[in-house]
Amino acid sequence: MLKTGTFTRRGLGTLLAAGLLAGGLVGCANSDTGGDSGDGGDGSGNGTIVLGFSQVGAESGWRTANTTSVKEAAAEAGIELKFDDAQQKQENQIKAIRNFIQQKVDVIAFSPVVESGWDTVLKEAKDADIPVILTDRAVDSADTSLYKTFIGSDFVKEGRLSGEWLVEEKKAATGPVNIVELQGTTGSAPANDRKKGFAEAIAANPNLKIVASQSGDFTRAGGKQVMEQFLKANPKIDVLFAHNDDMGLGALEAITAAGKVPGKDITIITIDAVKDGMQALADGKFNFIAECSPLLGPQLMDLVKKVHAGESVPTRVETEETTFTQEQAKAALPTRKY
Ligand code: GYE
Repeated sequence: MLKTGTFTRRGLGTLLAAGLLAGGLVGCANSDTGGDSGDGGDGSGNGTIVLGFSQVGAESGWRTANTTSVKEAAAEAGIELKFDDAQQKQENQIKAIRNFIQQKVDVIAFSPVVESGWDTVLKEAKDADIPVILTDRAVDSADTSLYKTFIGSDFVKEGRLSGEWLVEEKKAATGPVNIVELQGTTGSAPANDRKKGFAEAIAANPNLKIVASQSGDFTRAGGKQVMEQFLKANPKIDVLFAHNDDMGLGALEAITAAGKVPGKDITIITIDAVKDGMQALADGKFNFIAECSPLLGPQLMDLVKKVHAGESVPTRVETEETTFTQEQAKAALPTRKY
């Protein structure tokens, strides 16, 4: 579910005001009185803000919805978008960012595939005076002046909410509850953080044990393949925690092929709440989903306008999210946008 109030209450008001302000400034830039060249970096001289956006890839339903949101919001905001799909490779993202710098775009936004290894290219952007916005995933750079702001989710919280639900669900268990974990892309912020939050929450009950944990790279194919290995190696699996819906959906095939009933023999928890995941939850194949909203586009464009205008922005803008049980998924599905 997209919450319109995805900023803190205080932040939303500020942001709305900023959006209005920035809208005015875009108008001003048409007369080319601003500090920049007025061509928005595209050489067109028409004052349009040019945004270079480096997307992770198209690995999941979440990502596809996120890409649509960014493209639609840019069009809506009158921002010229240079979009690059990095196909889940950091080297491609670095190349794309260097291209954006060369093209002198006004603002760069990107969703870093992994957390580490960005300092050099971010320094290049800073030296070129191009503000950078992190969307959806964080970087671990010690120098936080290398980017203006981050917009996205609290992944630790998503993991924690998943774990807390499981602790409650299995509170009557008298023996060991064996959990397998399908991790997201190795080294990515959501994989690191969801793992951490979940582990912290399930520590409340020593019966809950992670017996296997491996990356399925956030894809359906990865989820299926790794789940097959888990099933072969572990005779008793009670719970699957998948870091996203797509890996959970892939795992469903492996579980069914192994003669087990998903949602009954194996309790399944995932994160994202994209349509196919919500359908699986409503159908009783999944048991719980922690939501992660991909609809970051409109907020991102507001931030783009703001940093382009040289206004200050909060260092972190967090999306608000909820969780879904099977009953809640049934109720929410008919009006779900993605
Ligand atoms: O959960 C997953 C996608 O970074 C929040 O990336 C995003 C994650 C999302 O591949 O489905």
